[in-house]
Amino acid sequence: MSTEKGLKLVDRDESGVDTAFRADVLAGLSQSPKAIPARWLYDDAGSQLFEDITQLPEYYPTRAETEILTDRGEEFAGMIGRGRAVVEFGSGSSLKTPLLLSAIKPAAYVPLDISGDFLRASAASLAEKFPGLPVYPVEADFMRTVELPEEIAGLPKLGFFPGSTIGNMVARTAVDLLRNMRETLGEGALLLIGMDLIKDEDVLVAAYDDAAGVTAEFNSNMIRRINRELDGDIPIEKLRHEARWNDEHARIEMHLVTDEPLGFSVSGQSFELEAGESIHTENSHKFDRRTSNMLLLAGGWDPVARWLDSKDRFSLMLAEARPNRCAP
Ligand code: AVJ
Repeated sequence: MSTEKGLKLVDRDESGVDTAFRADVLAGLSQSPKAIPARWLYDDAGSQLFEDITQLPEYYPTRAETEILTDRGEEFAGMIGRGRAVVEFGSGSSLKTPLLLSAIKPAAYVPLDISGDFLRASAASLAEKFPGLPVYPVEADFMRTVELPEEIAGLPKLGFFPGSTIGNMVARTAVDLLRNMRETLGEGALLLIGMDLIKDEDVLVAAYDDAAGVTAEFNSNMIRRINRELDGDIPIEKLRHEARWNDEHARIEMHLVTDEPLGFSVSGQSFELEAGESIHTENSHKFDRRTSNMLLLAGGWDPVARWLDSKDRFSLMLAEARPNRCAP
């Protein structure tokens, strides 16, 4: 069962290969168009590169969301109330969590993460910053329903999902996650969720194709990881980073594009890319007021408040898990 304690969350074969990684890569390279799930971008090197991205002048989302958390704390606190258990989906949004916790004075903090190392590190630093706040880290895959610690069973919950990470998912997956969050947190729970906004295409593309090339490095780290862990020989230098705005789907897409035909192998299987073909490595959906409301509603959450940064680039939405009612 996914909720069991002490479960090994990464399955490896005899030679130490992450079997889920290999299955995703082989399936993704076998389909057309080629695509590999973005979650595999975040190994240690990838997570460090993402940290670097958040410092780039072009990458506004982290600064915009931090501004909202810094400036609107009193408004959150008023609507959320004290004494909730904050359940964070993914731990280690290093700066944002303390801002939220200082604003709302919670009764407990429960970070959920699939990586035990991240979890322990961020739980320890949080506990140090907030002496007296009970911290109950849970090692779990939050895409599924999670069994929360008994200690917080009687407390009202606030889910926290910053960073517009929800935007990495296609609608179907995002709705599954939101429904599972509702199941995990229970009726009466609140959810505070970051959602990046649709804006000028040039601003969006620059945020995902920075002048210093850090995002390009982040993207090609996927290939480096495949070559290293799955015995691949993909010629990294022939694949160029591209950030594309897909207007139909309201999302930035990251691709690795080749200008010439390529042949390579991964885990003993051969693949080909035609000139101009790409490997699609990430989606980052952007929202407006209506689409963010619609997504939350589809996931079983009723929007109750919405805050934007001073330049209207990013939104933080507060939603509530209300009981189902009759509707016309
Ligand atoms: C961490 C998923 C929110 O989509 O903006 C940043 C990841 N990818 N630059 C995003 C990312 C390229 C980021 N999220």
